[in-house]
Amino acid sequence: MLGRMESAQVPVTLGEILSQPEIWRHCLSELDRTRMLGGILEQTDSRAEWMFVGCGSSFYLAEAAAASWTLLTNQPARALPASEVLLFPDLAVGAARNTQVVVISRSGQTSEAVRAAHLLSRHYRFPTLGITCSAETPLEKACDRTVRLLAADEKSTVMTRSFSSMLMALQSLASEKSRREEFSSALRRMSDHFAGSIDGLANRVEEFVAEHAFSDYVFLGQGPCYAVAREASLKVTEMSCSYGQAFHTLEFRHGPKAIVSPRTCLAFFLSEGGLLAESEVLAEMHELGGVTMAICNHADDDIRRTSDFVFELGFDGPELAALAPFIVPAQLLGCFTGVKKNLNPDEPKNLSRVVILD
Ligand code: F1P
Repeated sequence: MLGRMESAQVPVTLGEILSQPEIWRHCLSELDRTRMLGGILEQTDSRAEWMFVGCGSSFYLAEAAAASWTLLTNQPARALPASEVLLFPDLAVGAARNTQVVVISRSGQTSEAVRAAHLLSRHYRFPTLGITCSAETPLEKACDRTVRLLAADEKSTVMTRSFSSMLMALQSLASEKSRREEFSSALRRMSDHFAGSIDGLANRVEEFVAEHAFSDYVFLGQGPCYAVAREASLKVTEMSCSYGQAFHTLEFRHGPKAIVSPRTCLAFFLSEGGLLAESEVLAEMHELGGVTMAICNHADDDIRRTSDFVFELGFDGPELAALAPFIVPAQLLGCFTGVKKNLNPDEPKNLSRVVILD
């Protein structure tokens, strides 16, 4: 399977990470076959702004979906943790009126997500769309309609393929709304493209982890990549009990860079739109002695010269189609680091698969 692990040692979570290209293709084909997205759009066409809501990984997924939505449809969209909707509804809802709500929850059982769906639907009378990887859930009962991606569910506590698959489903909805059929076909092409390189990527991340010992982790991204940086930080923390932080890339100069040392791992999720400015930060942190990872679609000589690890997706398609695969190197980093620290990524310390409140 992979260089250093015996098959009996391979965490279930690692198998789920490696299954992503195949699961993406299955979910995209199912959405196409059922024509589900078209039906949803018929019911949501009048809505002028979109609100994406979730918890934990599903909140960072909401952030990635909101950024994708605006860039693909030109409609305003925002992301909120469900707790903000519940605790500060006037702040969360504000003057919103013509809003479509999307509540994201892999389990469909997370108390805060279900309660937020009820509040936004019943009290504020907003149309609500749920998206989940489970069947017959409280979330589905709370929402007007629900997209189920059952094949993307995991046995693992941490979210990996459920995160990327639900993101791609919401990107597909946005591309169908903006009649950008080429984007949906680009997601399929990207899945096929990535299927050929994910195992090699896993071996390289495993080697990178074996060759380094880090005391802290930093994840940096701008635009839609910022949400991926936030999810990446959570993955490394959940699976390896390591300290991770996420920042907008250029924000890192404004104080947090004080922590940079040879025991700091800095992962840069490089966008195309901000590449020049982001690459300058990469070069500066490499100069400061940090260990740098560049996660990008196309790497140039400067990126290669200032990076200790380069993941180049090399996909010939729209930038947003690279958002889901960008999270995979961080999922692998968290999993292999957890194994190296003699932890079990399948049973993360202190965590439960679903947070249910009384
Ligand atoms: C949300 C979540 C996960 C986290 C952990 C606890 O779950 O916070 O993001 O990794 O599993 O639950 P869900 O609402 O998406 O099921």
